[in-house]
Amino acid sequence: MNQQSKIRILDASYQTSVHQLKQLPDSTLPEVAFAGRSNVGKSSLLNALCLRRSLAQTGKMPGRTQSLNFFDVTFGMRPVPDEEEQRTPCTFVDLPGYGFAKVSKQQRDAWSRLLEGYLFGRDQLALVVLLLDARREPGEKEKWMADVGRSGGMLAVITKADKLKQSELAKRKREISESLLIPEHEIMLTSTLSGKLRGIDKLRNRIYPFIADESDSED
Ligand SMILES: Nc1nc2c(ncn2[C@@H]2O[C@H](COP(=O)(O)OP(=O)(O)OP(=O)(O)O)[C@@H](O)[C@H]2O)c(=O)[nH]1
Ligand SMILES: [Mg+2]
Repeated sequence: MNQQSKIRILDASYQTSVHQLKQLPDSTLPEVAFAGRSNVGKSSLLNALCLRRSLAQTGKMPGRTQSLNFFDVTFGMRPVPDEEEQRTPCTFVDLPGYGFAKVSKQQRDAWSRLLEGYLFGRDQLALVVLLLDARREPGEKEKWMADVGRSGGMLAVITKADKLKQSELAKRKREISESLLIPEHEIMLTSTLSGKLRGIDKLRNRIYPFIADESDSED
């Protein structure tokens, strides 16, 4: 067993929903935010990482998630077999999806303010996981998100990989790499579809160093 496979999630529970910046929780734990277009699969991925079926609500009418939803998550890592497992708490944040057309401009502006206020103003934001639908070419919003993410920690993740053939996925990866200026080998492929799960353990392992380093630096 390699080092990576010893990383798992021990606990995950809903903490709070935030509709206005002034409601942001007063916590110093490192935060991992899941960002991406409405319906890209943010809530599904968060649930799959935590091995919980319905921690974050999925598949409702797209665009319904209008709040930032916070989840308490505890990672476990056993550095050496038979030694005690190290517990590292952090917070997962399910961000409201962007790009959903069927809402008023006023509502869209309010979401943008909330999203930007959080992304640019949150000191404890350790990592942005940027989700990209396997079936869509990345657009201006994705470029913007990639630029925001680049200024801190970012992981780029293709979702719904089960929808495309391997050759199509390879092409999409190349496109994303060129358009968002992210090295191809850093872009992960995931699927949360039951029976076709893909890339979830790897993503969990890639997230861990971001939250573990943050906790260390606070000691
Ligand atoms: N085939 C397939 N469908 C998926 C996958 N992940 C999510 N879905 C479906 O895509 C739809 C949207 O998933 P959500 O996780 O709710 O997406 P979201 O990004 O949280 O959406 P918003 O909260 O509206 O921004 C649901 O019907 C999911 O079942 C996947 O890996 N494969
Ligand atoms: Mg959602």
